[in-house]
Amino acid sequence: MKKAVIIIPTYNEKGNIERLIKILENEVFPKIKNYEMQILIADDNSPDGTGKLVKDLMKQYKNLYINQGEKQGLGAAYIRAMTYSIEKLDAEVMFEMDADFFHDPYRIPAFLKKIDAGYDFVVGTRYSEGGSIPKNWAFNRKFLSVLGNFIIRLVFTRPGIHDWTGGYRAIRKEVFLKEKDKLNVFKGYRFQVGFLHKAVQDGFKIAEVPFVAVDRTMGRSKMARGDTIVDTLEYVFYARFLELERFFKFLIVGGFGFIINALVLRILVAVFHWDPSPANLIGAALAIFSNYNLNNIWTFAEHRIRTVSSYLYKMLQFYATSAFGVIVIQTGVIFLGDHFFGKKFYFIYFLIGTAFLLVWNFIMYSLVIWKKPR
Ligand SMILES: Nc1nc2c(ncn2[C@@H]2O[C@H](COP(=O)(O)OP(=O)(O)OP(=O)(O)O)[C@@H](O)[C@H]2O)c(=O)[nH]1
Ligand SMILES: [Mg+2]
Repeated sequence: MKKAVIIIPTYNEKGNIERLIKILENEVFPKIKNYEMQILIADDNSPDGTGKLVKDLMKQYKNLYINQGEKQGLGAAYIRAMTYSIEKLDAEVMFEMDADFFHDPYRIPAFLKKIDAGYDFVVGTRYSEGGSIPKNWAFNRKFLSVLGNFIIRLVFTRPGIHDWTGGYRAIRKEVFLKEKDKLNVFKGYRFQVGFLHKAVQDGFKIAEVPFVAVDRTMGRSKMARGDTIVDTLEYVFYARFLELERFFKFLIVGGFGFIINALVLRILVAVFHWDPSPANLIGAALAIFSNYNLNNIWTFAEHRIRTVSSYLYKMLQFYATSAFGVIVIQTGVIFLGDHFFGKKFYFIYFLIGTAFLLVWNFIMYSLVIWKKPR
């Protein structure tokens, strides 16, 4: 049977951990038939004796484990514990879950259903239908939490993912193994946001499970609050900039191609007395050649085409993509505009057609010509 591990990071959670373990073992796990469920406590040598308490409980529950280490923050504890889960506990699926009952343990089966439906990364959400943040939070905490997640959704333009900062998740081991090396740099909430964002970038399938969050009644909060929201947004804006950086480079390369096209046209017509149509064909062909090479060595440098055969093959694809874009998409929009609204606004059709052309080209370059190897 497939194995799932509920990873619970703890730092001084003596007041919560026993009750949570008992609820998981006695009330939640019996309802799960198709996974062998295990619990791993990721304890950072809590001075309050959380570790000792867990070790006592391990005598009673054979599927309960502990992984202890130095306190280096939540992200480090998760990385350590996830590595342990895969290597020592043979985990296929790993949960992130707080010890303080913020995360309703009875929702675990709903996460596993999503995993069984083929999703790779299941995000517990407080901000969509059926979920909520604690009712008793002070207004400004509610406000910051809702606003922060809203801004992240907006900046990443991923409206379908509502809760980026939460820590209630089910993750397939493949996702962790793929992203592991990129996670070390993330501290605090950055870990949650960054992990999810990397998974999204790499095309893993994301699902959501709403849950009602409940404030802790026992023990103390460890998260430093004030600066983390600013810190998190800093990551989000910078990561988004890096994603868009490629699009900016693509625009610059295209602009350069446009200049080549225009110059060649002018020179051939003015100096060599060519007809404008063949002159433009030569200009466009040279522009496309320049675009192909500059995109290859700059815009998509990470996925640079290196062998001669694929260089030639991809160049053919690139010419075909460009020709289709100009002839069918850009010219097609101009044709339709002219047909339905008349010649008067032809330049507007040209601009709209060009916008479509850019989107077409960028998508084809990213997803076909310089697609990421998976
Ligand atoms: N191992 C480990 N666990 C941590 C660390 N910091 C926090 N935790 C655990 O991570 C979970 C979330 O921490 P909380 O202190 O509840 O943070 P929070 O939910 O933002 O704050 P509250 O509003 O007080 O609940 C809890 O189970 C903590 O015990 C850490 O540095 N190491
Ligand atoms: Mg908490």
